[in-house]
Amino acid sequence: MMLSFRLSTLQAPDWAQQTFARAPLGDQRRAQRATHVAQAMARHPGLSIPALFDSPYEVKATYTFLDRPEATPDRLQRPHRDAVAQRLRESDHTFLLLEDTSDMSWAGNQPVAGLGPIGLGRKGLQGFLLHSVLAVAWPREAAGHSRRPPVEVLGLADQIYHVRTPRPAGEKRGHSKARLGRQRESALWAAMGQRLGAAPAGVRWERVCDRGADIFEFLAACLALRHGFVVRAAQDRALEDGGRLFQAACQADVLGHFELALRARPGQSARVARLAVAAAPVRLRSPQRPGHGAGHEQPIAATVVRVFEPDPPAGVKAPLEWRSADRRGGGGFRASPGGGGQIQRALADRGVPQGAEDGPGRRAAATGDGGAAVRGHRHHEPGGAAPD
Ligand SMILES: [Mn+2]
Repeated sequence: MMLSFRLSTLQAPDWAQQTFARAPLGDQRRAQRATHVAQAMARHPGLSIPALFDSPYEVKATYTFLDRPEATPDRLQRPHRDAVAQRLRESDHTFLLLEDTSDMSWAGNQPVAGLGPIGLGRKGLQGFLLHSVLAVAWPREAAGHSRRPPVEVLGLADQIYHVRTPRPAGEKRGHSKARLGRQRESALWAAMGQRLGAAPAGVRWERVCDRGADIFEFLAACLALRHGFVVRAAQDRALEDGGRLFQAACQADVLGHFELALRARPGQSARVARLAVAAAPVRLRSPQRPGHGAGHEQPIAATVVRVFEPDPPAGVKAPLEWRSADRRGGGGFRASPGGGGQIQRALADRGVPQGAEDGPGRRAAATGDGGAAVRGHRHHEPGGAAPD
């Protein structure tokens, strides 16, 4: 799903005025300062604060402002988030909530106040986790179009950050760093659901997440909040009927085809891939958890979606290699379409299809990563197996 954006034509001064002039910063002069800084940043994206302004006074005033206890991300973003929240309640609309966690990283060995460790223990990396939800409106006339229509970007529905506390000196590392990483990220996904709250009646909110969100409790919480979801499948989950998710994906009926322009990659030139979309209803069994066995919770009714390339052209050699952008690692893996395998492309991180693997049978064993996504929506519940 490569989204094309319809960008607002709002000019920088107006945008900054609308976005920050009413920020609840305790003093109107601070809101004016925020607006002023935002205007400069919008005119010159990417410049550091000292480079933004000609006068040293302006630079100092900016730092003084940012040092204020009132100048928190929540307060600065409040007018913007309120405006987005209002749009998200428009009835009869479908909104995509594109969600991911980023590592914000600062180099240097000197500890910086307010930052914590990031990454998987590499020395000297400090920063914080930033979890963002970008809201886009799905056009109402989209149904039936063969080409993907542009979506309208509304802005940040919400954003939270998390600073890790360093491991105390002398304490041993956890048994599984990857598992601890997952727990931290899963807490952010869960917290975001609670902050967004339940979707209003008559409005569709679809949370679009990478495999970091493939957590049973997260999917269940989405349904409880009437959030739909499209989550890249990370785990070959057990199904209520005794089967497995990835097997169900591979046996799913092909519903249609579409073409996707692929960027050039090392060892492979840009090309257009013809992709097949297959989908099947599934009921995900709740996994084993401390204190109770598998199947203890209600199963989740969802649709497994598989996007793959059934007939890769002869000229396409193996070197599609996918590396997880996920900070938990997960490794890369290779496709060998010539040897009877198939390139499978998933609805992947940030909605951009990527990923390839050896073949249906090996996908789970090789990497624990699936070329599949699960999709669910409460509106088609309860008991019903197949969201549209
Ligand atoms: Mn992620």
